Amino acid sequence: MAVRIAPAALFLFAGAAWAQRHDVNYDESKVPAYILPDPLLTLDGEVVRDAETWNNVRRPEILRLFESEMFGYSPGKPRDMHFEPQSIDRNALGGSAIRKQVRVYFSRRKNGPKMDILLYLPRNATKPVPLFIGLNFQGNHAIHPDPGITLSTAWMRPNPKTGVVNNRATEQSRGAAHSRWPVDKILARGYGLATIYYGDIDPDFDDGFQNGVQPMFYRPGQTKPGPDEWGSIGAWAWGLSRAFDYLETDKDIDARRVAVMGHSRLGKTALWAGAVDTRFALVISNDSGCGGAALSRRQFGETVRIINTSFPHWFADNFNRYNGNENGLPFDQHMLIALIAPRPVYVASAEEDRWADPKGEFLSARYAEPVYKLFGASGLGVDEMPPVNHPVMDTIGYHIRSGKHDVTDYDWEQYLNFADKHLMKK
Ligand code: GTR
Repeated sequence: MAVRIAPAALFLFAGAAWAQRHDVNYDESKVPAYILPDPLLTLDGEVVRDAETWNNVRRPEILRLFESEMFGYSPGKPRDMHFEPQSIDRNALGGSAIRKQVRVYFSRRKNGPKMDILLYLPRNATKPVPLFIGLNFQGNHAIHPDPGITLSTAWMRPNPKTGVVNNRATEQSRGAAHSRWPVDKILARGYGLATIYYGDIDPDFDDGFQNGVQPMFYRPGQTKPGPDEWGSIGAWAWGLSRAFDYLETDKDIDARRVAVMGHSRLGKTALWAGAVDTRFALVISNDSGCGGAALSRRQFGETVRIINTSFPHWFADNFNRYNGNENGLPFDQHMLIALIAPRPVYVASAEEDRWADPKGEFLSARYAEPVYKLFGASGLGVDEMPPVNHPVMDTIGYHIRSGKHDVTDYDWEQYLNFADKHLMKK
């Protein structure tokens, strides 16, 4: 009996796993026909013709839909949140930088949820500096070999190559993500950099939301976020806004000129943070893909079903309604970008990163343009996807570079040029 059932069960299981990978479409000719929701048509069917109607009617409508159907609602700033400087070195990185480390306690409790912000500022600045802020994947100590950075003691994803042992970083982890953070170049161009380990805000695994910041906000009797409340991406974006609350208090920083940048799942997070929190003056999505800049309806590479199955903790539970039902979404990702208008936004893809659908990322940027035009801004300025390694930069920027899913010096070079164009002239 058991012998006859087992192979069949095995076959079914393997079949399901296979089906998922085989379902991935990488063939442009098999992209289904789709109609995108119009960012300029209100739910009442009114055509949006001016920035005022966009700001007062349509933008709030779209924001609410993204909250309830995808990223979930996030709470505001906790009343008892407070900042505690941990260290300041005015002679860091061989004298070129000021390094600050600031601990953010989200509540009054010192043993409650907290995050550590690492800041590098150009030392020779004579006035408050513009700054890039971004979450990191491997701990603040991983962005630079600088031994003055506090080694994170937070939970980390297992990674023997970067010295993570028993889910904790070790001395060997220092500088492990250095290639993604050209600190010296950023400083030399006159910008500061702020970064936070994303796992400080919510560790990136599905534990039913028992750790991370979510439990701080549960109502009596509540044990996990409701179907329209924040998942991990919502929490990470919220953490970026809390870091902004700190930036506003730091006299060395010009809080009117802060660019938020993120890669991959943290690129999705950067877009959402920039959509929700208009204090971010410029937004950068690096290879953000599905749930980020890529249009969901194209179902090219990663799909809504795949992402919700692999990462059930990233989005609000309501997002599962759209598994295999992308056309049922009341928005698409071009409208996430449109929420950032008229602030400058940069979308970057990588040629070999087909999982993230470079063309779908480009099209989102392109179809956000009508909203930028309402503000008299030019938007993207091109209709066709530019060739590989040919950045376009207007109010919306875009490039597809050669190579794989990663953040490279080439990407940063474009972000710095884009920021120069938009933030340095202010
Ligand atoms: C992948 C995921 C992508 C992207 C990526 C990352 O496994 O499918 O959506 O977020 O992880 O964050 O590195």
